Amino acid sequence: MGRKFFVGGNWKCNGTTGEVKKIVNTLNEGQAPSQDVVEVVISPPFVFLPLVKESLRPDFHVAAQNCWVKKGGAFTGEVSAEMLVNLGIPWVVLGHSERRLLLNESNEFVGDKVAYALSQGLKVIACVGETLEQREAGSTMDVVAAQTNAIAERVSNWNDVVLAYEPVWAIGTGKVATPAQAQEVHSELRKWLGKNVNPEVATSTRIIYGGSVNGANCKELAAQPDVDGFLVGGASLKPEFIDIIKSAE
Ligand code: G2H
Repeated sequence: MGRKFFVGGNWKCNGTTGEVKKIVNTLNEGQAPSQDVVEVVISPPFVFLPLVKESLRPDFHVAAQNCWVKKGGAFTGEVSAEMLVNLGIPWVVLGHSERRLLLNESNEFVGDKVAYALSQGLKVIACVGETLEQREAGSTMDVVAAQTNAIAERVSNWNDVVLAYEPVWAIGTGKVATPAQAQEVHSELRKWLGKNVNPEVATSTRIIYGGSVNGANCKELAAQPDVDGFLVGGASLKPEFIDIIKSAE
């Protein structure tokens, strides 16, 4: 079976109750391809998860933007994987570069989180990507491979993992990777999975692109053979998110 196109909307730390209701209404009224063609997952801040889950159209699903690395307990300010499961949240985004860089989440810590979330039954959107400095130093693939390796060392079942390649220099900057740049890394990453995990995982794992995706650039990116969808930040808060979903067709 082919890889189903995947579009994630990462709202990051944005929104009020009123704004959330408005975005959900826009999504609910939008014409989207069927679930056979595209999997759509919306990731609001924790506090809005129940509201979005209750009010969102049934063919779209929800994701948390993070969860704690192990079982809950005395970890002030954290939200555990068990809590997400208890609320019926199927997905979680882990290893986003904003957390890796601003909160010093290491490759190993992200790998542990991915493994624990999967063990609790969550599906994971695991993010990897290089900084501008690393790209200019020619170490893009080394960085992305090390980030992916920390996950691969801890995870044996990749069925519930989507890998998001998000070059840090393209995030929220309006400076999108060219389709060729995205395709090059996605293809290398797939080869890496084939060599270091197994060929079946390489063929079946969806590798999505994130970094300044919008309604205008999504079509060309989606046409790349190893781009299996998107993780969208800024544009997921706008009506053009529906156009991005439609790029699956
Ligand atoms: C990358 C992306 C969503 P944006 O972080 O994860 O954000 O589309 O705003 O660059």
